[in-house]
Amino acid sequence: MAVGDWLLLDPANWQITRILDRASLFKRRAPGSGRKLQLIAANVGTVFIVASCNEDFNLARIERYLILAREIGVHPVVVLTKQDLTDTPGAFAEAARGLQPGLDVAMVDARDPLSAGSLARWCGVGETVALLGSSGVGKSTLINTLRDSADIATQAVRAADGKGRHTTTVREMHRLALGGWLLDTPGMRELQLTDAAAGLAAVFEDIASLAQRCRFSDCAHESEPGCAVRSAIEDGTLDPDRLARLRALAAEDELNTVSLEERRAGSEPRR
Ligand SMILES: Nc1nc2c(ncn2[C@@H]2O[C@H](COP(=O)(O)OP(=O)(O)OP(=O)(O)O)[C@@H](O)[C@H]2O)c(=O)[nH]1
Ligand SMILES: [Mg+2]
Ligand SMILES: [Zn+2]
Repeated sequence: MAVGDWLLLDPANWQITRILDRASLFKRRAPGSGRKLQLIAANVGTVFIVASCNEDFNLARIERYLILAREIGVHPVVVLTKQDLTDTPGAFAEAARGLQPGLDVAMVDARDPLSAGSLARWCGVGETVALLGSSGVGKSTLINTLRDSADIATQAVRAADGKGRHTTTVREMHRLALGGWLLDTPGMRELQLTDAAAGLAAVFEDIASLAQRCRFSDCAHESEPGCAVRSAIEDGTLDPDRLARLRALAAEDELNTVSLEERRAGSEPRR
């Protein structure tokens, strides 16, 4: 079972008689040597990909969550917290919006109910929202604000680098006055991509369609003639950092997918 599962119970003895079919399922590779798949959350409809407008802001990390959301088929919303701590909130929002056309990006001060109110439309009756994001970005703060309570522990980030202290250590579901459910997850340092080819293609759709115009179908976009990806970089329409991030994420996906297949085949994982 995963957090978010719906169960049928027998009222006579409260035994579980059935786990209902899941509309969506988040899972991850467990940290450590066994590296089994762990179920993280079921039946999530929307994910808030939470990142803060400070030195901890990292596009590759947001992209990784986006790939997961696309892979699983849940609606992603990038929520940028700590807008009150920056002089240039617009620059953070623009960087996030540049990750995918049409991406929903919200800017909030997670401590301020008025500001967090901009997230209400995703939190109504029947909605289950999961919060993803590294430690200290303000996930628990946001939930407290949306619930109008201070029940959930939060903790100041380290002054030196703005990183959090892994305050939330268990996954919990919280009921909102608006009717929906919010799922708080511990900061997932070990979050990795596995079998995520479809998610990668969805998030990097622009590069995938450029690559179709390369002269060679197996073009590596390095020194081949007639490379449409490199010419887009040269004429300034494609950010070279974006191609670099795609390469790193695709390499990670490939490594994990290969070791997953090896494990399925009964051999030792390659790491
Ligand atoms: N100024 C400001 N501070 C914020 C905001 N959001 C969160 N904080 C502060 O950031 C610190 C960390 O917030 P938490 O809510 O504990 O972060 P978290 O994402 O739940 O972290 P983990 O549980 O460790 O994963 C707390 O001191 C919050 O008060 C914001 O929008 N503005
Ligand atoms: Mg927390
Ligand atoms: Zn090419």
